Amino acid sequence: MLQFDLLATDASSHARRGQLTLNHGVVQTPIFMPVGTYGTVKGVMPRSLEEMGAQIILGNTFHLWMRPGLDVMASFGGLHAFEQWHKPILTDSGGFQVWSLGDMRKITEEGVHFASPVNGDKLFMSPEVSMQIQTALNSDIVMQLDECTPYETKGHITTEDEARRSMEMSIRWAKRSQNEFARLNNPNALFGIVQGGMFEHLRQESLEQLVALDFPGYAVGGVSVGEPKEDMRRIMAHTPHRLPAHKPRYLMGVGTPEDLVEGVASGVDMFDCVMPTRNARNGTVFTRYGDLKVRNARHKQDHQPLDTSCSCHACAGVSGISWDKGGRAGFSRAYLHHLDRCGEMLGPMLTTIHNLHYYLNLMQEVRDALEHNRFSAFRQQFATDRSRGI
Ligand code: PRF
Ligand code: ZN
Repeated sequence: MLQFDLLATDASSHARRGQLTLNHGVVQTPIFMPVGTYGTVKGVMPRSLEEMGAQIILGNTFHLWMRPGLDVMASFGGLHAFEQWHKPILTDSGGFQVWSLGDMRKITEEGVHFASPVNGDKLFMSPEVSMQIQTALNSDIVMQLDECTPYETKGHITTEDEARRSMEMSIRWAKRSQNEFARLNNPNALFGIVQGGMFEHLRQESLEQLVALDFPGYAVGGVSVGEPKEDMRRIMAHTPHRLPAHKPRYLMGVGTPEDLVEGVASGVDMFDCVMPTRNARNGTVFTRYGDLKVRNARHKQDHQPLDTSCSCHACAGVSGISWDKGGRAGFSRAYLHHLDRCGEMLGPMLTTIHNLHYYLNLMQEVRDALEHNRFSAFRQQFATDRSRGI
Protein backbone atom coordinates (compact mmCIF):
# COMPACT_ATOMS: atom_id res chain seq x y z
CA MET A 1 0.00 0.00 0.00
CA LEU A 2 2.61 2.57 1.07
CA GLN A 3 6.19 2.39 2.22
CA PHE A 4 8.39 5.42 2.77
CA ASP A 5 12.17 5.15 3.14
CA LEU A 6 14.34 8.10 4.08
CA LEU A 7 17.57 7.96 2.06
CA ALA A 8 19.31 11.16 3.16
CA THR A 9 18.69 14.24 5.29
CA ASP A 10 20.19 17.71 4.99
CA ALA A 11 22.29 19.03 7.88
CA SER A 12 21.37 22.71 7.50
CA SER A 13 17.62 22.51 6.83
CA HIS A 14 14.67 20.13 7.17
CA ALA A 15 15.17 18.83 3.61
CA ARG A 16 15.13 15.09 3.00
CA ARG A 17 15.62 12.66 0.15
CA GLY A 18 13.22 9.72 0.21
CA GLN A 19 11.61 6.89 -1.69
CA LEU A 20 7.90 6.23 -1.70
CA THR A 21 6.61 2.81 -2.75
CA LEU A 22 2.98 2.72 -3.87
CA ASN A 23 0.76 0.11 -5.51
CA HIS A 24 1.57 1.32 -9.04
CA GLY A 25 5.27 2.00 -8.57
CA VAL A 26 8.08 3.77 -6.80
CA VAL A 27 8.39 7.56 -6.45
CA GLN A 28 11.66 9.34 -5.67
CA THR A 29 11.17 12.34 -3.37
CA PRO A 30 11.20 15.32 -3.23
CA ILE A 31 8.81 15.20 -6.17
CA PHE A 32 6.58 17.49 -8.21
CA MET A 33 3.28 15.94 -9.35
CA PRO A 34 1.78 17.30 -12.60
CA VAL A 35 -1.93 18.10 -12.34
CA GLY A 36 -4.36 16.04 -14.45
CA THR A 37 -7.71 17.28 -13.17
CA TYR A 38 -10.01 15.67 -15.75
CA GLY A 39 -7.91 12.55 -16.26
CA THR A 40 -5.44 14.31 -18.54
CA VAL A 41 -2.46 16.58 -17.98
CA LYS A 42 -3.74 19.16 -20.45
CA GLY A 43 -2.16 18.77 -23.87
CA VAL A 44 0.43 16.14 -22.88
CA MET A 45 0.49 12.48 -23.92
CA PRO A 46 1.21 9.99 -21.10
CA ARG A 47 4.33 8.85 -23.01
CA SER A 48 5.64 12.43 -23.00
CA LEU A 49 5.04 12.61 -19.25
CA GLU A 50 7.11 9.45 -18.84
CA GLU A 51 9.82 10.85 -21.11
CA MET A 52 9.96 13.97 -18.91
CA GLY A 53 10.42 11.80 -15.82
CA ALA A 54 6.98 12.27 -14.25
CA GLN A 55 6.59 9.60 -11.55
CA ILE A 56 3.13 10.37 -10.19
CA ILE A 57 0.30 12.59 -11.41
CA LEU A 58 -2.83 14.06 -9.88
CA GLY A 59 -6.48 13.50 -10.63
CA ASN A 60 -9.53 15.17 -9.19
CA THR A 61 -12.33 13.32 -7.43
CA PHE A 62 -14.78 16.15 -7.92
CA HIS A 63 -14.28 16.65 -11.66
CA LEU A 64 -14.20 12.94 -12.48
CA TRP A 65 -17.33 12.40 -10.43
CA MET A 66 -19.11 15.08 -12.53
CA ARG A 67 -17.70 13.73 -15.81
CA PRO A 68 -17.51 10.92 -16.88
CA GLY A 69 -19.08 9.74 -13.59
CA LEU A 70 -18.51 6.86 -11.25
CA ASP A 71 -20.08 4.14 -13.39
CA VAL A 72 -17.68 4.75 -16.27
CA MET A 73 -14.66 4.92 -13.94
CA ALA A 74 -15.72 1.71 -12.17
CA SER A 75 -16.23 -0.12 -15.49
CA PHE A 76 -12.55 0.58 -16.31
CA GLY A 77 -11.43 -0.64 -12.90
CA GLY A 78 -10.17 2.86 -12.10
CA LEU A 79 -8.43 5.90 -13.48
CA HIS A 80 -5.16 4.23 -14.57
CA ALA A 81 -6.72 2.15 -17.35
CA PHE A 82 -9.11 4.92 -18.35
CA GLU A 83 -6.43 7.59 -18.88
CA GLN A 84 -3.66 5.14 -19.88
CA TRP A 85 -1.23 6.21 -17.17
CA HIS A 86 0.14 3.17 -15.39
CA LYS A 87 2.32 4.80 -12.75
CA PRO A 88 1.06 6.15 -9.42
CA ILE A 89 -1.86 8.57 -9.19
CA LEU A 90 -2.89 10.81 -6.30
CA THR A 91 -6.45 12.11 -6.21
CA ASP A 92 -7.57 15.19 -4.33
CA SER A 93 -10.70 14.61 -2.29
CA GLY A 94 -12.95 17.27 -3.75
CA GLY A 95 -12.82 19.48 -0.64
CA PHE A 96 -10.84 22.21 -2.32
CA GLN A 97 -12.82 22.05 -5.58
CA VAL A 98 -16.21 22.18 -3.85
CA TRP A 99 -14.90 25.06 -1.74
CA SER A 100 -13.94 26.89 -4.94
CA LEU A 101 -17.61 26.87 -6.03
CA GLY A 102 -18.19 29.88 -3.76
CA ASP A 103 -21.89 30.75 -3.41
CA MET A 104 -22.90 27.60 -5.27
CA ARG A 105 -22.47 25.40 -2.19
CA LYS A 106 -23.47 24.95 1.44
CA ILE A 107 -21.05 23.31 3.88
CA THR A 108 -22.55 21.47 6.86
CA GLU A 109 -21.19 19.02 9.42
CA GLU A 110 -22.57 16.15 7.32
CA GLY A 111 -20.86 17.29 4.12
CA VAL A 112 -21.21 19.73 1.24
CA HIS A 113 -24.45 20.34 -0.66
CA PHE A 114 -24.04 21.93 -4.05
CA ALA A 115 -25.49 22.27 -7.53
CA SER A 116 -23.58 20.47 -10.26
CA PRO A 117 -21.71 23.05 -12.36
CA VAL A 118 -22.32 20.72 -15.32
CA ASN A 119 -26.12 20.26 -15.25
CA GLY A 120 -27.41 21.93 -12.08
CA ASP A 121 -28.33 18.63 -10.36
CA LYS A 122 -28.38 18.78 -6.56
CA LEU A 123 -25.39 16.85 -5.26
CA PHE A 124 -23.92 15.96 -1.90
CA MET A 125 -20.25 15.34 -1.13
CA SER A 126 -19.37 13.87 2.26
CA PRO A 127 -16.20 12.23 3.59
CA GLU A 128 -17.88 8.86 2.89
CA VAL A 129 -18.84 9.80 -0.69
CA SER A 130 -15.32 11.09 -1.36
CA MET A 131 -13.82 7.78 -0.17
CA GLN A 132 -16.29 5.81 -2.32
CA ILE A 133 -15.34 7.79 -5.42
CA GLN A 134 -11.59 7.60 -4.75
CA THR A 135 -11.92 3.86 -4.17
CA ALA A 136 -13.58 3.47 -7.58
CA LEU A 137 -10.74 5.58 -9.09
CA ASN A 138 -8.21 3.22 -7.41
CA SER A 139 -5.78 6.09 -6.88
CA ASP A 140 -2.55 5.14 -5.11
CA ILE A 141 -2.89 8.07 -2.72
CA VAL A 142 -6.34 9.07 -1.50
CA MET A 143 -6.88 12.42 0.25
CA GLN A 144 -9.28 12.86 3.16
CA LEU A 145 -12.21 15.22 2.61
CA ASP A 146 -11.29 18.50 4.31
CA GLU A 147 -12.47 22.06 4.44
CA CYS A 148 -9.85 24.36 3.00
CA THR A 149 -10.05 27.33 5.36
CA PRO A 150 -10.12 30.49 3.22
CA TYR A 151 -7.73 33.36 3.88
CA GLU A 152 -10.52 35.83 3.29
CA THR A 153 -14.13 35.76 2.17
CA LYS A 154 -15.50 38.85 0.42
CA GLY A 155 -12.90 41.09 2.03
CA HIS A 156 -13.33 39.55 5.51
CA ILE A 157 -10.11 37.95 6.77
CA THR A 158 -10.83 34.62 8.51
CA THR A 159 -10.72 35.03 12.29
CA GLU A 160 -9.05 32.67 14.71
CA ASP A 161 -12.44 31.44 15.88
CA GLU A 162 -13.58 30.68 12.33
CA ALA A 163 -10.28 28.99 11.52
CA ARG A 164 -10.60 26.83 14.64
CA ARG A 165 -14.13 25.69 13.87
CA SER A 166 -13.15 24.89 10.29
CA MET A 167 -10.01 23.01 11.39
CA GLU A 168 -11.97 21.01 13.97
CA MET A 169 -14.52 19.94 11.38
CA SER A 170 -11.70 18.82 9.08
CA ILE A 171 -10.43 16.62 11.93
CA ARG A 172 -13.87 15.04 12.32
CA TRP A 173 -13.96 14.53 8.56
CA ALA A 174 -10.49 12.96 8.75
CA LYS A 175 -11.86 10.32 11.15
CA ARG A 176 -14.93 9.70 9.00
CA SER A 177 -12.72 9.44 5.90
CA GLN A 178 -10.50 6.94 7.69
CA ASN A 179 -13.45 4.81 8.85
CA GLU A 180 -15.02 4.69 5.40
CA PHE A 181 -11.67 3.98 3.72
CA ALA A 182 -11.22 0.97 6.05
CA ARG A 183 -14.81 -0.21 5.57
CA LEU A 184 -14.28 -0.20 1.79
CA ASN A 185 -11.10 -2.31 2.17
CA ASN A 186 -9.31 0.20 -0.03
CA PRO A 187 -5.81 -1.27 -0.66
CA ASN A 188 -4.17 2.14 -1.26
CA ALA A 189 -2.98 4.87 1.13
CA LEU A 190 -5.05 7.63 2.77
CA PHE A 191 -3.46 10.97 3.71
CA GLY A 192 -4.71 13.35 6.42
CA ILE A 193 -4.67 17.11 5.73
CA VAL A 194 -3.46 19.70 8.26
CA GLN A 195 -5.55 22.89 8.34
CA GLY A 196 -5.67 25.77 10.82
CA GLY A 197 -5.49 28.84 8.61
CA MET A 198 -2.71 31.31 9.34
CA PHE A 199 -2.59 30.41 13.07
CA GLU A 200 0.41 28.40 14.15
CA HIS A 201 -1.15 27.05 17.35
CA LEU A 202 -4.16 25.81 15.35
CA ARG A 203 -1.81 24.15 12.87
CA GLN A 204 -0.11 22.50 15.83
CA GLU A 205 -3.41 21.20 17.23
CA SER A 206 -4.49 19.99 13.81
CA LEU A 207 -1.27 18.09 13.18
CA GLU A 208 -1.24 16.53 16.65
CA GLN A 209 -4.78 15.22 16.26
CA LEU A 210 -4.03 13.86 12.79
CA VAL A 211 -0.82 12.22 13.96
CA ALA A 212 -2.83 10.49 16.70
CA LEU A 213 -5.01 9.00 13.93
CA ASP A 214 -1.85 7.48 12.43
CA PHE A 215 -2.24 8.17 8.70
CA PRO A 216 0.44 6.72 6.37
CA GLY A 217 1.13 10.26 5.07
CA TYR A 218 0.18 13.87 5.72
CA ALA A 219 -0.59 16.95 3.68
CA VAL A 220 -0.49 20.61 4.59
CA GLY A 221 -3.58 22.28 3.10
CA GLY A 222 -4.99 25.79 3.34
CA VAL A 223 -1.90 27.59 2.09
CA SER A 224 -1.60 29.45 -1.21
CA VAL A 225 -5.23 30.50 -0.81
CA GLY A 226 -4.71 34.23 -1.38
CA GLU A 227 -2.63 35.04 1.73
CA PRO A 228 0.42 37.33 1.59
CA LYS A 229 3.61 35.46 0.70
CA GLU A 230 5.09 36.02 4.18
CA ASP A 231 2.13 34.23 5.80
CA MET A 232 2.57 31.32 3.45
CA ARG A 233 6.29 31.09 4.21
CA ARG A 234 5.55 31.37 7.95
CA ILE A 235 3.19 28.37 7.84
CA MET A 236 5.67 26.49 5.62
CA ALA A 237 8.40 27.11 8.21
CA HIS A 238 6.10 26.06 11.05
CA THR A 239 4.24 22.94 10.03
CA PRO A 240 5.90 20.35 7.72
CA HIS A 241 8.93 19.52 9.88
CA ARG A 242 6.68 18.82 12.89
CA LEU A 243 4.97 15.96 11.05
CA PRO A 244 6.34 12.42 11.65
CA ALA A 245 9.81 12.15 10.08
CA HIS A 246 9.25 8.64 8.72
CA LYS A 247 6.11 9.53 6.76
CA PRO A 248 5.70 11.48 3.50
CA ARG A 249 4.66 15.16 3.63
CA TYR A 250 2.72 16.84 0.85
CA LEU A 251 2.23 20.62 0.45
CA MET A 252 -1.01 21.05 -1.53
CA GLY A 253 -1.25 23.43 -4.47
CA VAL A 254 2.20 25.01 -4.15
CA GLY A 255 3.77 26.77 -6.03
CA THR A 256 6.47 28.73 -7.86
CA PRO A 257 9.92 27.18 -8.43
CA GLU A 258 11.15 29.26 -5.46
CA ASP A 259 8.29 27.94 -3.28
CA LEU A 260 9.29 24.37 -4.18
CA VAL A 261 12.94 24.78 -3.22
CA GLU A 262 11.99 26.59 0.01
CA GLY A 263 9.31 23.94 0.63
CA VAL A 264 11.93 21.20 0.37
CA ALA A 265 14.10 23.13 2.85
CA SER A 266 11.14 23.22 5.25
CA GLY A 267 10.77 19.43 5.06
CA VAL A 268 8.20 18.86 2.29
CA ASP A 269 8.47 15.74 0.07
CA MET A 270 5.64 16.23 -2.45
CA PHE A 271 4.17 19.17 -4.37
CA ASP A 272 1.51 19.77 -6.97
CA CYS A 273 0.47 22.96 -8.71
CA VAL A 274 -1.32 24.05 -11.88
CA MET A 275 1.26 26.80 -12.37
CA PRO A 276 3.60 25.07 -14.88
CA THR A 277 0.72 23.80 -17.04
CA ARG A 278 -1.58 26.82 -16.73
CA ASN A 279 1.19 29.37 -17.25
CA ALA A 280 2.38 27.41 -20.28
CA ARG A 281 -1.03 27.80 -21.89
CA ASN A 282 -0.80 31.56 -21.27
CA GLY A 283 2.66 31.65 -22.85
CA THR A 284 4.67 32.12 -19.66
CA VAL A 285 7.63 29.77 -19.33
CA PHE A 286 10.04 29.12 -16.47
CA THR A 287 13.77 29.12 -17.11
CA ARG A 288 16.93 28.86 -15.09
CA TYR A 289 17.34 32.65 -15.24
CA GLY A 290 13.75 33.70 -14.62
CA ASP A 291 10.42 33.69 -16.42
CA LEU A 292 9.91 34.43 -20.11
CA LYS A 293 6.78 35.57 -21.98
CA VAL A 294 6.55 33.96 -25.39
CA ARG A 295 4.12 36.67 -26.56
CA ASN A 296 6.73 39.42 -26.13
CA ALA A 297 7.64 41.01 -29.49
CA ARG A 298 11.34 40.79 -28.68
CA HIS A 299 11.22 37.04 -29.43
CA LYS A 300 10.04 37.51 -33.02
CA GLN A 301 13.49 36.90 -34.52
CA ASP A 302 15.12 35.01 -31.64
CA HIS A 303 16.67 31.71 -32.76
CA GLN A 304 17.53 30.54 -29.23
CA PRO A 305 15.42 27.87 -27.50
CA LEU A 306 13.24 28.90 -24.52
CA ASP A 307 15.98 27.93 -22.07
CA THR A 308 19.46 27.34 -23.46
CA SER A 309 20.27 25.02 -20.52
CA CYS A 310 17.14 22.89 -20.93
CA SER A 311 17.14 19.38 -22.38
CA CYS A 312 13.36 19.08 -22.92
CA HIS A 313 11.85 18.13 -26.26
CA ALA A 314 10.86 21.77 -26.94
CA CYS A 315 14.34 23.19 -26.23
CA ALA A 316 16.66 20.38 -27.35
CA GLY A 317 14.61 18.61 -30.00
CA VAL A 318 15.25 14.91 -30.40
CA SER A 319 18.87 15.11 -29.22
CA GLY A 320 17.90 15.77 -25.60
CA ILE A 321 21.17 17.68 -25.28
CA SER A 322 20.80 21.31 -24.30
CA TRP A 323 21.95 24.19 -26.51
CA ASP A 324 24.61 25.30 -24.00
CA LYS A 325 26.09 21.77 -24.14
CA GLY A 326 26.39 22.02 -27.92
CA GLY A 327 23.25 20.01 -28.62
CA ARG A 328 21.13 20.27 -31.72
CA ALA A 329 18.67 23.11 -31.21
CA GLY A 330 15.00 22.36 -30.71
CA PHE A 331 12.20 24.85 -31.33
CA SER A 332 13.20 28.51 -31.31
CA ARG A 333 11.62 31.34 -29.34
CA ALA A 334 10.76 32.86 -32.72
CA TYR A 335 8.79 29.75 -33.70
CA LEU A 336 6.95 29.59 -30.35
CA HIS A 337 6.17 33.30 -30.66
CA HIS A 338 4.78 32.62 -34.13
CA LEU A 339 2.65 29.66 -32.94
CA ASP A 340 1.23 31.83 -30.18
CA ARG A 341 0.38 34.66 -32.61
CA CYS A 342 -1.45 32.18 -34.84
CA GLY A 343 -3.21 30.39 -31.97
CA GLU A 344 -1.73 27.08 -33.07
CA MET A 345 -2.21 24.20 -30.61
CA LEU A 346 1.41 23.06 -30.88
CA GLY A 347 2.38 26.28 -29.06
CA PRO A 348 0.81 25.43 -25.67
CA MET A 349 1.78 21.77 -26.11
CA LEU A 350 5.47 22.69 -26.38
CA THR A 351 5.43 25.30 -23.61
CA THR A 352 3.65 22.78 -21.35
CA ILE A 353 6.31 20.15 -22.07
CA HIS A 354 9.01 22.71 -21.32
CA ASN A 355 7.46 23.95 -18.05
CA LEU A 356 6.75 20.45 -16.72
CA HIS A 357 10.27 19.39 -17.67
CA TYR A 358 11.58 22.45 -15.85
CA TYR A 359 9.67 21.56 -12.64
CA LEU A 360 10.51 17.84 -12.81
CA ASN A 361 14.16 18.54 -13.58
CA LEU A 362 14.34 21.08 -10.74
CA MET A 363 13.22 18.34 -8.35
CA GLN A 364 15.76 15.95 -9.90
CA GLU A 365 18.48 18.55 -9.23
CA VAL A 366 17.22 18.93 -5.66
CA ARG A 367 17.38 15.14 -5.17
CA ASP A 368 20.92 15.01 -6.60
CA ALA A 369 22.01 17.86 -4.33
CA LEU A 370 20.54 16.10 -1.28
CA GLU A 371 22.28 12.85 -2.18
CA HIS A 372 25.61 14.62 -2.48
CA ASN A 373 25.27 16.80 0.61
CA ARG A 374 25.22 20.05 -1.31
CA PHE A 375 21.61 21.17 -0.95
CA SER A 376 22.46 24.39 0.83
CA ALA A 377 24.86 25.46 -1.97
CA PHE A 378 22.28 24.42 -4.55
CA ARG A 379 19.59 26.48 -2.84
CA GLN A 380 21.77 29.60 -2.95
CA GLN A 381 22.86 29.14 -6.55
CA PHE A 382 19.25 28.51 -7.59
CA ALA A 383 18.06 31.77 -6.02
CA THR A 384 20.92 33.73 -7.61
CA ASP A 385 20.30 32.26 -11.08
CA ARG A 386 16.55 32.75 -10.99
CA SER A 387 16.82 36.42 -10.01
CA ARG A 388 19.43 37.17 -12.68
CA GLY A 389 16.73 37.64 -15.33
CA ILE A 390 16.62 36.33 -18.86
N1 PRF B 1 -7.25 20.96 0.55
C1 PRF B 1 -7.44 20.07 -0.49
N2 PRF B 1 -6.89 20.29 -1.69
C2 PRF B 1 -6.15 21.41 -1.88
C3 PRF B 1 -5.93 22.34 -0.86
C4 PRF B 1 -6.50 22.11 0.43
O1 PRF B 1 -6.36 22.87 1.39
C5 PRF B 1 -5.14 23.35 -1.42
C6 PRF B 1 -4.66 24.58 -0.74
N3 PRF B 1 -3.58 25.18 -1.43
C7 PRF B 1 -4.91 22.99 -2.75
N4 PRF B 1 -5.52 21.82 -3.01
N5 PRF B 1 -8.17 18.98 -0.28
ZN1 ZN C 1 12.82 23.25 -22.34
